[in-house]
Amino acid sequence: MFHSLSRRDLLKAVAAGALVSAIPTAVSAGPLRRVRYEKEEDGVISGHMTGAAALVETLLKEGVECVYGIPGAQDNELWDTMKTKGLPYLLVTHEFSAACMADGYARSTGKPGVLCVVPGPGVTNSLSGLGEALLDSSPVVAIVCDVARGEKYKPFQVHELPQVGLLQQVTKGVFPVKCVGDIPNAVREALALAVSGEPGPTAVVVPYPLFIETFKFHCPPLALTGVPLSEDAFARAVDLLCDRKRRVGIYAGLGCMDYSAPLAEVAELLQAPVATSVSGKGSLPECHPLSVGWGYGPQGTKTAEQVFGDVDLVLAVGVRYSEVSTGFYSDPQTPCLIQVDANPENLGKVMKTSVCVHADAGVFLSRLLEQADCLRRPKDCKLPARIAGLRRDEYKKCQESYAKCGIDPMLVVLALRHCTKPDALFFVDVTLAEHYAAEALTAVQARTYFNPTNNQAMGWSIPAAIGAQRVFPCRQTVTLTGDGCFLMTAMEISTAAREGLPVKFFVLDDQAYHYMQKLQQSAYARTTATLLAHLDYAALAKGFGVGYNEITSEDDLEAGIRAALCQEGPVLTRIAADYGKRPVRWIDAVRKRYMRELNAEQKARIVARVGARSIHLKKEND
Ligand SMILES: Cc1ncc(C[n+]2csc(CCOP(=O)(O)OP(=O)(O)O)c2C)c(N)n1
Ligand SMILES: [Mg+2]
Repeated sequence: MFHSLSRRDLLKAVAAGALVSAIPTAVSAGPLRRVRYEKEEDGVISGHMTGAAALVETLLKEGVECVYGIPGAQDNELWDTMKTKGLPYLLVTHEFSAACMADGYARSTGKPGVLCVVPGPGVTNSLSGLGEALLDSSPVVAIVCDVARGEKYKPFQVHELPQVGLLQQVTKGVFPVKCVGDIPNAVREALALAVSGEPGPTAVVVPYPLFIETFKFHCPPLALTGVPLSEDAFARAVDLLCDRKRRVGIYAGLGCMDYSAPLAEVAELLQAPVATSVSGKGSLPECHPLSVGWGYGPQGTKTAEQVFGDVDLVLAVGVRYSEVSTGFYSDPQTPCLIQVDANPENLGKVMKTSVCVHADAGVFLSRLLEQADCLRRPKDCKLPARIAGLRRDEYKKCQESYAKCGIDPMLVVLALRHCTKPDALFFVDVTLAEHYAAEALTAVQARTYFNPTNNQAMGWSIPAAIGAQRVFPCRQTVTLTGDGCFLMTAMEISTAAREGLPVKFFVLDDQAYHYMQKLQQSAYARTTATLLAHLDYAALAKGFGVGYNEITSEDDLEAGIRAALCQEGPVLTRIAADYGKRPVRWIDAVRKRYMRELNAEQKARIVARVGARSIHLKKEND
């Protein structure tokens, strides 16, 4: 079941078959979010120009709306050309942020996000953000300037790191450019690969002397192919789904994000409850009567766990069963599982699967709808009522406060939802509260809930939110971060201030890595390296030039949030957080599953250690 191929290998294997071809194939299907030109010649890069000009023209013709990054000596030519040609850009404070911003743009729009960085530190700084995009299947394209190579190579150049080799580790594919004439196609292939099949990051690496070389270009747009649907497997899936003796549950992932309507129709036809992965939250609006929220094991919502207890066939669409979403692989194995994914390398990797269908989620769902007569089941009036009842009970439990001095982060999650518009964009960071948010922050619209799920790169939410706000200036955009995450990327708030991007930054201030404390306490009966500095957030906000707001009591929570949301421009809000002793379903599920995998000796060691330490009178925390 578990295989040792790296994620990059998996994505690369698929990319080889599913990408760019000169001739469009009739059987191909699936979304190709490429710019549609009215006339084919509108997409041609044509004329005598520099490499920098050709690169910028290509980005413009491919519909790129913003380039995030920092210029350097090697690519000033490129930045100057962006300005001349009117390609919007956003200067950031750190290349990790540039990658996260491109990712935030990509997740909120569904289109590839673009960053531009210098070689050496620009590349290495961007790696964590690209890694997040790789593990979270987000289409990001890095335009990377390289030192001089080939004939122009000189020894001991500044920033002379192996850019291509570094980028290969965290992308689906790297396109190194050797001649100036190849620039447009390299950029187009990188953009196409980023969105083809299972999306992911790519990079184009251009040695800087090529930016000032001139060439007579004539480069038409690439023809793209989609993901083919495996007909045999589809027919077997339909057979299983038509069998009314099996009660179906749908597990929807990120692959369904642009198919809310067909997903809802299929669920209604099958009278099936719908659970999602963390990244799939909102693919079926969580206010839909058949939505049971996140997960369907002990880690996710209680509603999903209970309702899926009665399911004997799971239809998993555009989802991988990754570690975080499943709470360390805690989703129960159902007797029958159909898994559908655009990446065949994802199929049957974690769960025992009855039928694996290699297909784009949207194509699969619309093909299912063609079989409506056979799939349609009698209306089950009890199911929506049962879901509604369970969700109500769960909501009530979430409303109870566990805080002793300060605010329970679960209440923050509920209040944020309550005070924001349905299309508000939420960027939730790697705080323990991310598990509360996955459970209780209902995503009522697709592409509104974002979390760095599988690389868990702390600090991601602040730049990712700024990246999205740049292209959605009028939508409420909110971050929920812990104070530890805040410390990693807070400097980027200066970018929001400089550009007047009105992101509302909410920080859960508990002066600790509470997430680590929660994990450490049960296994070690003490905490180590988890206490953070006491910060003067008001002074920080003043320094950044953004609004400031502080919420210290649960009674003031909603009023405080509304006050921040009403204020124009970016606002930093400190929330005095106290997690108290609220159980975290995700943590409990992971712990239980993890313990099950330990041998007797390993278990005994933990028990003995915790036992011995708990009788110490002196606490040895941090
Ligand atoms: C870059 C990075 N470093 C370390 C970790 C491990 N880690 C995960 S959560 C966490 C603490 C988060 O603390 P904070 O932001 O204060 O959130 P809290 O749980 O206290 O709400 C750490 C250190 C990580 N995921 N990413
Ligand atoms: Mg904290």
